[in-house]
Amino acid sequence: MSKPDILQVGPYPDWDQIPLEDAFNMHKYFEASDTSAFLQSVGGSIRGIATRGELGADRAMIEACPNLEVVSVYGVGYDAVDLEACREKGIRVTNTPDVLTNDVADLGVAMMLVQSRGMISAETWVRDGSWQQKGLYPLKSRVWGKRAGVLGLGRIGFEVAKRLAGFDLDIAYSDISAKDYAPDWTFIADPVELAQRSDFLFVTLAASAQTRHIVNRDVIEAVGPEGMIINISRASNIDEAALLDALESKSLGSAALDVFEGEPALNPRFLELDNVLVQPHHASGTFETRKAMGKLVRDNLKAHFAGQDLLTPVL
Ligand code: 8YV
Repeated sequence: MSKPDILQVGPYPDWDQIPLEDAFNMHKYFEASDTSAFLQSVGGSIRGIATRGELGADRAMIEACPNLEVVSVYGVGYDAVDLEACREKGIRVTNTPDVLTNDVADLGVAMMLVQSRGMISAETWVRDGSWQQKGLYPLKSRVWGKRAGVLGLGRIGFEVAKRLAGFDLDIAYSDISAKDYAPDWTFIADPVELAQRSDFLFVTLAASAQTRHIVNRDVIEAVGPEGMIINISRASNIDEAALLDALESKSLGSAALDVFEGEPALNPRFLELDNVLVQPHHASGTFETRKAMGKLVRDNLKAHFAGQDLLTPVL
């Protein structure tokens, strides 16, 4: 039986690429110098798209592949896939939930600790001789016992909150409704009210058109000059221009961000600030999790072409 043709939107490590190529004819979109000419030449043969969370598949790509049956996303976030276009054409979509939840939560909590305790500049303080020349490192803010807000108590938000409970943080959350699996944490529907009672505001919502800029100027101002915003979801959940203004004017204390508008290029204003911790969108970036994500991408494609149930369907 001939192997199904798959459009590959971004690169994968060898441990994923080799088994993908064993099972499928992979067409590497990301290596094409002229991507529209490439799509024109291979589009008709394509039955599946393998993409990454941040790259997705837009309508133009989907429509360039008239025989497309399935889009398999390497990532829990599928906001960059045009779901409407997929729905119209009966194209199935899968993602990689669960396998990355704990690593993403770990990184979010680590960012809070690193930023609060000034660990990046503390490292420099040791390495550049400041410790010997200037003496003791400046004092930083405590984490334990403070108040945390979790905006979006889904799988990742829940794991963040569980970890925060270990630091004796007083936890509240916002979501569409109160969750019966979170009886010990305070439900606050309104994001501004949540922000008002938060020293640390974690943004853990799945991004969509409805959540765009849910962290707006009012929410940011409500976190305030002593507070911190931690984003391990998608940049679109925060009004980035308002965030930059607030960080520059210090009306927001600090931020710890794994995601940026237009990443990997980021607004150069971020790089001028010493009250922001910037990370290169690597919350799921451990060997263990990325291998599990890659396997799920393949297993969903294999299940689809074998006529079996998809393991983790979105559509
Ligand atoms: C990945 C992600 O960094 O899961 C997501 O939605 O954004 C991340 O886990 C990304 O998809 C890997 O390319």
